[in-house]
Amino acid sequence: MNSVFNYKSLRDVLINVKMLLKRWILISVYNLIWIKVFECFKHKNLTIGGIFPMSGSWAGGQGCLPAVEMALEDVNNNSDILQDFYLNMDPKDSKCLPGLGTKKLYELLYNEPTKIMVLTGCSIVSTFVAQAAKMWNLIVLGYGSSSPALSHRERFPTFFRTHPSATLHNPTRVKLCQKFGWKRIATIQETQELFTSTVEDLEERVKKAGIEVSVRQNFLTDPTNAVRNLKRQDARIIIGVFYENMARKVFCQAYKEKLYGKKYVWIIIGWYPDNWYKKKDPKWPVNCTADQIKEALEGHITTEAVVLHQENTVTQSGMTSQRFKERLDEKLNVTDTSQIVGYPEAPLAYDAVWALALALNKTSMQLAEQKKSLEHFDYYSNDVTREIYSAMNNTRFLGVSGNVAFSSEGDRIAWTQIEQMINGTYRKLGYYDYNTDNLTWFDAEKWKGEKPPPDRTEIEPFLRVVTYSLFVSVCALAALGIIFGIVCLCFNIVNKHRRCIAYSQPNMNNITIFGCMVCLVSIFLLGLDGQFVEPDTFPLICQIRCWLLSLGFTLGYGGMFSKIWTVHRLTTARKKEKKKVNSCELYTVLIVILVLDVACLTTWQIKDPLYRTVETFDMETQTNTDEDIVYQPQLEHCTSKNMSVWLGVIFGYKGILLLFGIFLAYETRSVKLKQVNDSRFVGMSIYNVVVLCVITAPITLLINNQQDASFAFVSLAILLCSLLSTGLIFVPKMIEIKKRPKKYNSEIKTITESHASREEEERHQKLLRENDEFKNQLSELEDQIKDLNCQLEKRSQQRLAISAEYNNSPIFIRHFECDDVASVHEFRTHLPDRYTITIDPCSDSGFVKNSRFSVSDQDLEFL
Ligand code: ABU
Repeated sequence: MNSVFNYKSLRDVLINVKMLLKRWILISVYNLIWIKVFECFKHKNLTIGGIFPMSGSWAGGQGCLPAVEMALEDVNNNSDILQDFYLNMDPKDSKCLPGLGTKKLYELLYNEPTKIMVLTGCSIVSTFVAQAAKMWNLIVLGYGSSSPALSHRERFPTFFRTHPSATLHNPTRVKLCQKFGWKRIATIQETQELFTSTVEDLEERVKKAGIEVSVRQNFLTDPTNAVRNLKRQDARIIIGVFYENMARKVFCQAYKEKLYGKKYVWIIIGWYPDNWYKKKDPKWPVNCTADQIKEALEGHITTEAVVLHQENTVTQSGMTSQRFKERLDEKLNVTDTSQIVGYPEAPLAYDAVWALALALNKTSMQLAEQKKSLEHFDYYSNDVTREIYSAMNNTRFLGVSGNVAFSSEGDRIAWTQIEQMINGTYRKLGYYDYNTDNLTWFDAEKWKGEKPPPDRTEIEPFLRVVTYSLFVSVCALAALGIIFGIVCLCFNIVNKHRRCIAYSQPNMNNITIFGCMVCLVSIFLLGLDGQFVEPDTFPLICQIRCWLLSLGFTLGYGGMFSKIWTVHRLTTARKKEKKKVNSCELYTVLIVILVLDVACLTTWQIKDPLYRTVETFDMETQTNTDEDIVYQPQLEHCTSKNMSVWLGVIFGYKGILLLFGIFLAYETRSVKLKQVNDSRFVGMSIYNVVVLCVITAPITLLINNQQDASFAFVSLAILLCSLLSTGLIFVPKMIEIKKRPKKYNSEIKTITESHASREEEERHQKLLRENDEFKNQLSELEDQIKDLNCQLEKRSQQRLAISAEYNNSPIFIRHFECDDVASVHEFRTHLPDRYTITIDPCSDSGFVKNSRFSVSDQDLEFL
């Protein structure tokens, strides 16, 4: 069975070969006859130069030379074109090397016959050839030159091309970015004018489309660093423009750098032959296997100009584009034409010959009118060149590559075809017509991640908020603080008739408690962040927080400050001034502070209201690499334009109040005023508030960006300030009242008196002892004086008696008893200064030498 089948297949093949052979012989004979016939008519030769890159970066000559040969045959066979001329070509291989290409041009120029035109391919050769050819008045026609630079008329005045400019791909690339929502691309290019000018044009176009080129890399022959940089700079959508030999190197490096897969999209040139990555080029070896390059290439997209006429219409050459393809395939005689470099550009090469033939034909007719011929062309006069140039400019025909016409810049507009490599083979995704902005899409694209990859690592912002449990715990403490405040407030009101409350300025204490409670309420608002409130509401929360905390502080601290201020004023008042607590004065101090506060806050709110800002932090390490997401922490802040100025003003005057408060508290530390009996505790509360504020304010500024620490720290400071102040003022009163329930008369000493310091007591005892001692000394000295006076009196009596006896005068001697104090003459004496003592109530010891003995002027109002 198997052998029968084999036999049949062999027979079929033989029959086919026989038929093909017959057909080939017939065509050859037919061609030969016609060539001979036309040679009789076409007796004059016209030679063109042909520079073909048969190897190198773009070995397009492999596909284009056969097409050119085919076109020459067809033109020569056509009796309507160049009737008198037989078109010859002198082909040269440039290997796509500019130096060699220029050498080949000179060979063409300096060897007979004169070349009337030159065909060229490979942009890097074409730029040199076209620049030099103008010096020989030679028209150059590019069939495989895509460099946008070649559109510069001043630089290349005699250059035309059937190949569209590489800029044609750029609108397609932009369209693809728009289709897939890519707003950020990277480019990598081989350092050649062709690619540099393409990328420059691309940059202009993407900018207009609102797409950012984040990274631009180029390389001469080694793309290692360029690819590394792409990776380093997180390029995702990479547009690569380079020749095929460099493409293998780029993708080998991309494989090594892992710059491929579902996170990346490469968009490259589509005119490489299909299995280009498998090719081994000994001149440009790569360090990767074909499979590795293929792996890196999977999913990449290509764009290429559609250069085969799509409709089944007969073209200028008398055949359809399809027929052209068949003929070319026959001529190439290979099974897989997709392997042939230049195969896609073959229609352009074929049309290039037709374009020049038509232009020469037209020129020939023009010259005939001037009694001239194409044969008169030489490199040294531009008469014929001008005619050819003008004819080329006006050439228009339907070629196998589509409509052929040359614009003033020599560019052709064509459709572009978009393909994607899926499972190692190119699959058509669609076409794009830039003229009509029409994208025909087949929805055949495939992505490893099921959707087009994003153009960058997706950054997901997340708001850093106060930990819920911390917020709840701190709020619970604040709530307890508020309850305690309410208890103190009730206690103060209920026991207002009790002496220890009545003599403690209870209304001021109520204001202090109220202020503390307001501060405690602000704790709830401090923790209200993005997890509870919308961004729109946040500024309102900021304002309320600010008002509550500032007014709460002013009321709480202000109440204590007013009391300590009054105590200090009374203790420093002169003797004559009335030393009585004036509640009006107490309230005035508080109201002044309050008015200052409200004025500041109102101005702040009106002039420069608080608003919400978001501080962004460094991205957090990617945890889920599959999702390609990094998280960016953000923190909400309340701020205003001149925040520092406002904070400076508010902290400034509050700071002064704190310092002044601490000074007053220190000055009145040992003063006990009957009508402000808790002044010492108020002083202690002020110390406590000052210390906490001094610690909290700078630390809060330092830990401002750590929401939990900042919230906990500020809240605990507010809690401590409020609870300690309330506790210090009220707990002793509560204890006192609990100890002595309802015993009004026994409340001689206030609770604060009972807590008089031991130091004071000791000083008092010491003074009493010293007083007794001095009294004793005084009485002893007085006794001595009396005794001495008595003896003196006695002696003077005796002296009088003696002198009377001597003068015989009568004497009266009074009997004098020294112990009889009553009989002593009036006698005055002063104690020496060193024995003068006094008691000074303002002195810590109460003993001052050399001062007059005086009684303390402490008023009844004082203890
Ligand atoms: N399509 C091939 C173009 C080659 C070149 O411009 O050099």
